[in-house]
Order: sequence, then structure tokens, then C-alpha cells
Amino acid sequence: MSALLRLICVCLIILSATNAFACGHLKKSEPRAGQALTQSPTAVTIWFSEDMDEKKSWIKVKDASGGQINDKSFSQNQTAMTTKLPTLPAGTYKVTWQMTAKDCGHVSKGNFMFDVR
Ligand SMILES: [Cu+2]
Repeated sequence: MSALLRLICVCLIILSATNAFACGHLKKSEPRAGQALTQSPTAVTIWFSEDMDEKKSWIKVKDASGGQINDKSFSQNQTAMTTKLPTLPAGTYKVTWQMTAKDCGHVSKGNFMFDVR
């Protein structure tokens, strides 16, 4: 392989890795990660940096015992995922999400907690 070809090859690998990393990251959430609320939130919303593929994106909210307590629904513009919640008793809750970017199909995932006091 010539030096030039090798260089192009390395560049492509770096570019694709950077793209994968940049795709569909969480911009903000409501409640925020680690937030302690004095009242039960009515919903959890996560805003993403890109449009998502609805069929391959999801959000789950679980209580301390691991029981899932939410349904899934999406906003219209597809960069935000909102799920409605029933009235939550005091406790710690874990939000787990997966987001598949519509344009490139890259999958991002993450989780965060919030408290109701
Ligand atoms: Cu991507």
C-alpha cells in the first residue's frame, strides 16, 4: 500500500469514528440527571442532537425495584423523546434510553437517575 493510500485509509477510519461519536447525543433532559424533585414529574423528556428513528429508539423509567413505570411516546419534531409518568412516590428513579439516528443509523445509549422527595 502506498503512503498516500495508507493516509487516506487512516483518515476515513478517524472520520467514521468521529461521526459515530457525534451522532445522536443527549443535549438535555427534564428532569436533569441527578435532580432531586419535591413533586412527582408528569413526564421525562430527553432532547437529542439529531432526528431519531422512532422504531429503534426508546426510553424506560424504572423504580428502585427495577419495575418499569412509563409508556413511550414521541414529540413531533423527532429530536425529543417524551414519556408520561404516573404520580411517583418518593424514591430514586432510573431513566434508560437508546436513540438511533435517522440519517446514519448510529445507536447511542445512556442512563441517568433522578429523585423524588
Ligand atoms: Cu452517525
